[in-house]
Amino acid sequence: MIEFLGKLSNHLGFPVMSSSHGQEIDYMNGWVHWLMLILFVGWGIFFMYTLIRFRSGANPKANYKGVTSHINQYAEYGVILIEAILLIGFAYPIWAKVKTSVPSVDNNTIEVRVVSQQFAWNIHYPGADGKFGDTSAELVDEETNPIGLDRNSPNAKDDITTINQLHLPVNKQAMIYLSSKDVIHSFSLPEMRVKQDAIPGMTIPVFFTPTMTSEEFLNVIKGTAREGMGYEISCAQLCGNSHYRMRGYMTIHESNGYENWLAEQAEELLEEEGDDWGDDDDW
Ligand SMILES: [Cu+2]
Repeated sequence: MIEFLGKLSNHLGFPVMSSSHGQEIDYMNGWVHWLMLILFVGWGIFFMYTLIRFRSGANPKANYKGVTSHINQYAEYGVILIEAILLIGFAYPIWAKVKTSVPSVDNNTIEVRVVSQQFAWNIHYPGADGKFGDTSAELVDEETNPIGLDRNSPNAKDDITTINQLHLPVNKQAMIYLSSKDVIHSFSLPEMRVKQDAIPGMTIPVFFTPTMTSEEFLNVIKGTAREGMGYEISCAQLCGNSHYRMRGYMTIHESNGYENWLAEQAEELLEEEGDDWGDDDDW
């Protein structure tokens, strides 16, 4: 029954749901909508009743005594009770499960740093060694090194960085360490049911497991207004005059597709490194 009520969320026009925890969040949304529907209808009926019951035709003289029954009071208590059940019985436990018990990181976890800034998402992968290189504010160069990665630090050699391109494998837990270079942004992946503020000075873990590849997603949205547009990262916090174009792209791969992408990036990195010695033409 409870699950059935939650399924109202299937009819609320939400984005396609593509993560392992998303169903529970959608159900919660369904339950809240039922409560709001009941309140809307209930108070609507009550409003109509008062309009008729206390119409001027039947009450030519004002009655200063008013209503003496306690039904309204009981109705109010009932609403408080249902809201308390929703909050304490459902919302808190789901939130605790989804959000506060940070899972441990193992070999199967994909760790990524996401550094937000006006108006882009900098994505930082640890590379083959699985360890992030050091970063420093002094090394930040908006053109060539927006996150200030220190390529000379021990673990930085193989680190991969992208701008606005987040790639993840399907069915593996992603652990994103979210931070901000300037103001508060909000890292929003609507299909993953993920939304987390990025706060300067803090590194916040964001974790989810994608359950649908980009290819499958593009198939699912065929024939809808979204057709042809893959997963996106949007900024959900008004963060400046170009907030509207702070948009990133997320690609969810099959696991070998992800490995291929990583290998490609590593290769490009090697080529770039080679460039430091000058082009062949220089010789
Ligand atoms: Cu932003």
